[in-house]
Amino acid sequence: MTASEDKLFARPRHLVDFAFDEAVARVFPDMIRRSVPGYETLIGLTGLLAAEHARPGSRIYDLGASLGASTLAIARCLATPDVQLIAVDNAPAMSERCAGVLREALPDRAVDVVCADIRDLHIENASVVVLNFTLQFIDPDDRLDLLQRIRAGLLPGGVLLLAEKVAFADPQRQQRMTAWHTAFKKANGYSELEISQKRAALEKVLLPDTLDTHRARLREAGFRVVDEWFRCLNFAGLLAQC
Ligand code: GEK
Repeated sequence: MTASEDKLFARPRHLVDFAFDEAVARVFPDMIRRSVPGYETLIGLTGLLAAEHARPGSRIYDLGASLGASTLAIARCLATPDVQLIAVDNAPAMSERCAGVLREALPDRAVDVVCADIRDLHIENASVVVLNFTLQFIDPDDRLDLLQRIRAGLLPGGVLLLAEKVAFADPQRQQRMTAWHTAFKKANGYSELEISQKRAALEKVLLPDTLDTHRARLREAGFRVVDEWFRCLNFAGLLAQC
């Protein structure tokens, strides 16, 4: 189970919507690190913030876990006893690899790796729910319902850690952020062709919201506190508390 360099969009290809298949799972750590500015910092801090809010006898869910980077960061920071870690992803290629990665990295801690659609998941007794870069892939019509079910599954004082690519209402600002994000990907070795082909593949699949939309939806879902704790170009991390 070796991680490889992301060359998926390096050659001209027919336009196909982006999918979390075996080819993506194989290169995923390289892909996300080179595509999301601040990814490693955000994941490390997710571990710290989650550990701070963990309660004994509760659950921590990592929804859209991919290869378990957030779960791993949490496990490394967690000092609270008797916390059940649950990593959920609906792509079989991701959850199979995730189980292997976590078994190898955390030989002394059992993590429940579940292959399921997070829209169908029953969430309960949670002190922390992590939703890192995943709400953006959920049908916009299903987003409020998912957040309401997360809210209902959280214990009093529990937190949702939500990270997303964000959009901007001001077209000039959107253009500037997109240009800086493109520059970031170029600096990480992606060619113009790779960037434009990946953008086209993601166009109908990754649908970012503005921060105002996120804040309003989190409030509507019943979260009392919404705090932006991370921002790097067009990527943001929010903490929402019951
Ligand atoms: C990380 N959090 O490393 N149900 C379950 N999983 C889903 C669903 C769904 N309905 N839709 C998409 N996914 C990770 C990165 S990646 C972000 C998350 C990215 C899963 C999908 O299979 C993929 O593994 C993940 O959400 C999104 O911080 O690739 O930009």
